[in-house]
Amino acid sequence: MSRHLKIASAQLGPLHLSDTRSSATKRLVNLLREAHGMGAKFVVFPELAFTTFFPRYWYDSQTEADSKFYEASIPSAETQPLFDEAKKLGIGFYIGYAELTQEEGRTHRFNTAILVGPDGTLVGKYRKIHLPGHAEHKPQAAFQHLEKKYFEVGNLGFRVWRFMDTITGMLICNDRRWPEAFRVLALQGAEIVALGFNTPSENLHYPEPPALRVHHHLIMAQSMAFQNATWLVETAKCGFEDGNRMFGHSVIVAPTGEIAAQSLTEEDEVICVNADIDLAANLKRTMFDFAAHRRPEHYQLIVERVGAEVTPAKGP
Ligand code: CDV
Repeated sequence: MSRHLKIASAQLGPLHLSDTRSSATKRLVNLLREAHGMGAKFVVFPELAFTTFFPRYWYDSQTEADSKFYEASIPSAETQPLFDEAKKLGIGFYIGYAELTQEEGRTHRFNTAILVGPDGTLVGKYRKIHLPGHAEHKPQAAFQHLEKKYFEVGNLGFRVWRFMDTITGMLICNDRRWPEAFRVLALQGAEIVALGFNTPSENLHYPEPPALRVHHHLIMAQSMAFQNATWLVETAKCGFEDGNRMFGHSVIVAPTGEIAAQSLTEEDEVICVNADIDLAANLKRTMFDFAAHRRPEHYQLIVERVGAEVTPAKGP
């Protein structure tokens, strides 16, 4: 008999600068209860789910940013109700937050996600590796994307965990644009990849139709799920945050590359799928039997070279 897991993507509408952790947590608890009502056992919340998407703002004082946006402990008094409710309902979850931590005698800041088991135990932690944007202030720009200022590159690698009778990996937002990230998870047997995101509808760098940004989001999700024969759950925080729009389109994608569920709003919204975790078995046995067909001896450049260099072949 094939394994099934009811998975929900719990999309958050906007969180403004004036919103508190407590009000965000209340909304997350409501989404959790709604997901529970739909029968969900695993809920995926967004990236940086307790605050507005603050990398859009420049702060001269890092101390001020630390106090406004980062979690020095998770759960904290304000976020604890989410952890309590999930444990009470027996739901496992993924959630993203800004992590402030002291390690090896100094302060670190990471864009982090955790996997929490249905019994409330911390199963896994991932620190975002692909940080988009810039570190310097761009006062002329309509908004900032300061992830390179506010976070260090994650230092925990791409990992998977045995989780609720599946093998589950975590990624965060911009990671979804990099096939390498998915492949490293797939090579460890990932059956579910959970990912939260915040994606501005407007491109900071050049004018791009917002519809095209959604198009890229969807084609990436479908191809990454199919090419790695995994379920993929991508959850947005979206809508107008203090006037700055981010798109929704949270999706649950099957290993066949088909979108099994997709959100329709840019508000708080839950979508849920009874996922057949073994749906990829045929794919993994044939087309994407990695052991039979991959040719890593020809993939060396992928790990040796970072940026593209023009190196034409000599001869035919
Ligand atoms: N939070 C993100 O990583 N957002 C990026 C934006 C800046 C393009 C993304 O890849 O969606």
